[in-house]
Amino acid sequence: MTAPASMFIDGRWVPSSSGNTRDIHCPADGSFVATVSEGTSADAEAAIAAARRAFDDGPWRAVPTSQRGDLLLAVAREIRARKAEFARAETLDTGKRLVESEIDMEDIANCFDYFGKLAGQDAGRIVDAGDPNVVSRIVYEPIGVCGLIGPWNYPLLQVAWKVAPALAAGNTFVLKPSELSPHTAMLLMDVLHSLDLPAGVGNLVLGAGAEVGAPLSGHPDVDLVSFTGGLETGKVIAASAAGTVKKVALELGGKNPNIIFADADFDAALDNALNGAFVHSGQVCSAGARLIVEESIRDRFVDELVRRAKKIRLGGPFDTDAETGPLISAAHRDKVHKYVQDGIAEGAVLRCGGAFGAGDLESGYYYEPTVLDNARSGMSIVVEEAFGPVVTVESFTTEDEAVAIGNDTRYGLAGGVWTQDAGKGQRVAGRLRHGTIWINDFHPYLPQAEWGGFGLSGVGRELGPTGLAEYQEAKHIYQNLTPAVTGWFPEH
Ligand code: TXE
Repeated sequence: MTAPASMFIDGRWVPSSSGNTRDIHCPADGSFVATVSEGTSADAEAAIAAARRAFDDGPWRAVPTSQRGDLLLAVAREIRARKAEFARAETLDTGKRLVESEIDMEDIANCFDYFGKLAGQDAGRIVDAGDPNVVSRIVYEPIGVCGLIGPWNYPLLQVAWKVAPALAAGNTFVLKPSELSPHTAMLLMDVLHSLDLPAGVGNLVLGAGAEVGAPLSGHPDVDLVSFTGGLETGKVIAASAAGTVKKVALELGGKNPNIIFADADFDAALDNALNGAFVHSGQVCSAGARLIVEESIRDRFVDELVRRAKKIRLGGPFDTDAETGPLISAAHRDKVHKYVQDGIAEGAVLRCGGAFGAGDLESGYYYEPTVLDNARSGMSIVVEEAFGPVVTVESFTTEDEAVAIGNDTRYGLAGGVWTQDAGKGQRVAGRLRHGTIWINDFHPYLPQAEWGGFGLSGVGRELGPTGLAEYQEAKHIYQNLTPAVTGWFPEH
């Protein structure tokens, strides 16, 4: 059998230089999806060289921003036109419900739309130099070659947040999606190719992080690395990038508080607590994994949460009765289970879940929605990101205590506050040290609003104007209209 040509380097689909391949299986039932190329570090280096040439010598960075914007708008149109194909590919790789993948594709198209429109508005800035004979202006230029490394939970969405601004700013890129979920990145490259993106501007490499991902952070010809994934990998990437002082953007997940005050709309808070913790089986960087409930409503709230969590229907991507799907892999499911067991050993009380999916679900990597009550600061399940359908419950009696518990994490990605007291909502939002705060909601994000974290949740911001600025260098051009002798070093 000839090796599949699933990588896109310098304008062509190519196989791995080693001829190695990887089989992708659907986490919902272990069924075979497809065989793709398993790249090598040499493939990554070839992709970096192509991106370097395309940046240094090619026409791309001189293309007017409005034209680059038009390309991104066309990408959005293509993704919408091919939504069924994209969503199915995402679902087979991740096991997530088809309906969720369809929502993701719409979000992805919206992201390309946003950066497409933003690109055309980028005209730089005039600065008042305080001298009528000086013209001083700031222009925003592309950084150069961008290494873009993505995770498996929202494979194309997380990649879109990087590819769209990178192209809008005029960069070239080498993309490495998670080895577990390569297919929608391949479809995106197909779209870019069909829209005549110049050769070398966009490159795709596939394979294991340590092999094909590592050169993207360590190579001197890469100018920026943007990574979404786990904390430990993020630290490795940051350390490796330091060697060549490249710009680094990291989104490393969170341990996100969801604070419920007694005066909250009970039903809305409960419904959103379930959604916050269990949507996509908790494999969401902003999952509301720490429920922090005011003592006076705690018992009622947690009893209802447990009753509802037990009813959540697990199932495969095409099961229209299913409400959430499997975890990404057996290894990840085992890791989540270990966190739950450690939590129980440390004194948390298991109220529901804590077990693998049974019966028909045994061929996939399902984990039951799990509520761990009586959680306390310092427990590993409260400190570390489990990234599964597990929510811990803590309680408080005062506003100060709620804020202190909400900030009792070294992460800082997102958090929720539930109260019908508008002033209290704003006060608490202002004091929480997290990159996004929802008041009386959980999970929505906007392409025009910055996304990213404080503390261990990462460095930099995606989306919004800052998400474009991450991919730009600001250059100051200062022009003296009346050149004159300064006399600083006079002629003696
Ligand atoms: O992620 P990794 P894993 C968290 C979540 C999860 C944990 C580990 O808590 O349990 O991370 O998940 C590539 N150089 N999140 O192990 O390793 C890898 O190939 C360059 C949070 O799956 O971080 C993949 O493409 N790249 C999160 C990507 O990094 C390397 C989403 C992510 O994999 C590399 C996912 C290396 N040395 C997991 N090693 C979020 N922030 O949303 C690996 N990779």
